[in-house]
Amino acid sequence: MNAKKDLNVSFYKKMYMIRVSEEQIQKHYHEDEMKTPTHMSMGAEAIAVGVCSALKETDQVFGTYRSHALYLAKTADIDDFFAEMYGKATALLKGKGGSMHLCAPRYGFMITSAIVASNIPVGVGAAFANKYLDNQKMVVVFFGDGAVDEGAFWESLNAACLMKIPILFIYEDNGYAVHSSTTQRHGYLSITEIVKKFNCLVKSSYTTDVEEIYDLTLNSLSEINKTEQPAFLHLKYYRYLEHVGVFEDFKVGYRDRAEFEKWKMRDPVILQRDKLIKLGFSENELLHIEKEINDKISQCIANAKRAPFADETELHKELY
Ligand SMILES: Cc1ncc(C[n+]2csc(CCOP(=O)(O)OP(=O)(O)O)c2C)c(N)n1
Repeated sequence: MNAKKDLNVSFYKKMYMIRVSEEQIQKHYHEDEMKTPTHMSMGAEAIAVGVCSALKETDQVFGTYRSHALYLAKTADIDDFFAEMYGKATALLKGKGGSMHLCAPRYGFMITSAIVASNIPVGVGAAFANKYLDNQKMVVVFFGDGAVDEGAFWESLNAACLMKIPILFIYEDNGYAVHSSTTQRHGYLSITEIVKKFNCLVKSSYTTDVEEIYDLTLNSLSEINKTEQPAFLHLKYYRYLEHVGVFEDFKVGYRDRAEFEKWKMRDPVILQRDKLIKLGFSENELLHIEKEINDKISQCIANAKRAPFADETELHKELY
C-alpha cells in the first residue's frame, strides 16, 4: 500500500507542477516577456507523466512543438523550463529554442520539432542506433493525430516493424489538427486496426488516469523487450486551450464547449487529487504539497525574469 501511495503522490506532484506551470504562463504571457509562440499541454498531463514515470532516466523521448508537459515530466527542471520560455542565457538552450524547440539531451529529452511528424523518423533512427550499440536505451516518440496524416509516420512505422527496432510510439489523439477533426481528415475508421496489420504491438485507451497510463507503458516496454517488436500506444485526451496560445477557443466554432465539459469531468489532475484522498492523504497534506510546488514555480519565474539574455556572440553558435 505504501508503494502505491508513494507512486501516486509522485504522479500527482508532477501533474500538479505541470498544470500550475502552464497556469503561470497563462497569467504572465500578456506581459510580452515570453517571446515564443506557445502550444499548451493542458489536458494531456496524465500521458506525459504516466509514460515518463515508466522510463529510465537514460531513455530518450522525442516530442512535438506541444511538449511543455513532456519536458517537465522527463526533466523535472522547472528552472530551466522558465529560463527557456523567457529566452534567457541561463537556460540549457540559452533561449534559442523557446516553447516549440525544447531540447535537453542530458535528461534524455532529445528533440522537439515544429514540423509535424518530423520527430518520428529521427526517433526511429535513434532507436536503431541504440539497438546497434546495445546500450539498453529505449526511445519513445510522441506525436498527434495530425502526424499520422504524413507519409513520414507510415515510412517510420514500416521501417521500425521491418527492422525490429525497439521503440514505443505514443499517439496522442486529441481529435483535432489545428481546427480540423480526425473525421474530416482520416479516410479510415480505426488507425489501431491498420497499425495492427504491421508487426507492431498495439494498445488503445481513453483513460485520463495516470496510473493506468503508467501500467500500459510498463506493459508495452516489457513486450517490446520480449518480442523485439515496436509498440504503438493510442492515447486519447482533450486539448483544453486553443491550438496555439493561452486562451480557450470555443467561440471559433470548430468544436463545442460541451465536448470540453465532458472531458473536464475526468480532468487528470483533479482525478489524481481525488485518488490521493481515497488513498488516505488529508486535505492539509495535499495543500502543503501544492504550496511547496507553487512556491518553487514562483521562484523559477522570478529567476527567469531576472536572468540576462545571451549576448550577440551566441547568435550563430549551436545552430544546425
Ligand atoms: C509538415 C507540416 N505540415 C503542416 C504544418 C502546420 N501545422 C502545425 S500544427 C498542425 C496540426 C498538428 O496536429 P496534431 O499532430 O494532431 O498535434 P496537436 O497540435 O493536436 O498537438 C499543422 C497541420 C506543420 N507544422 N508541419
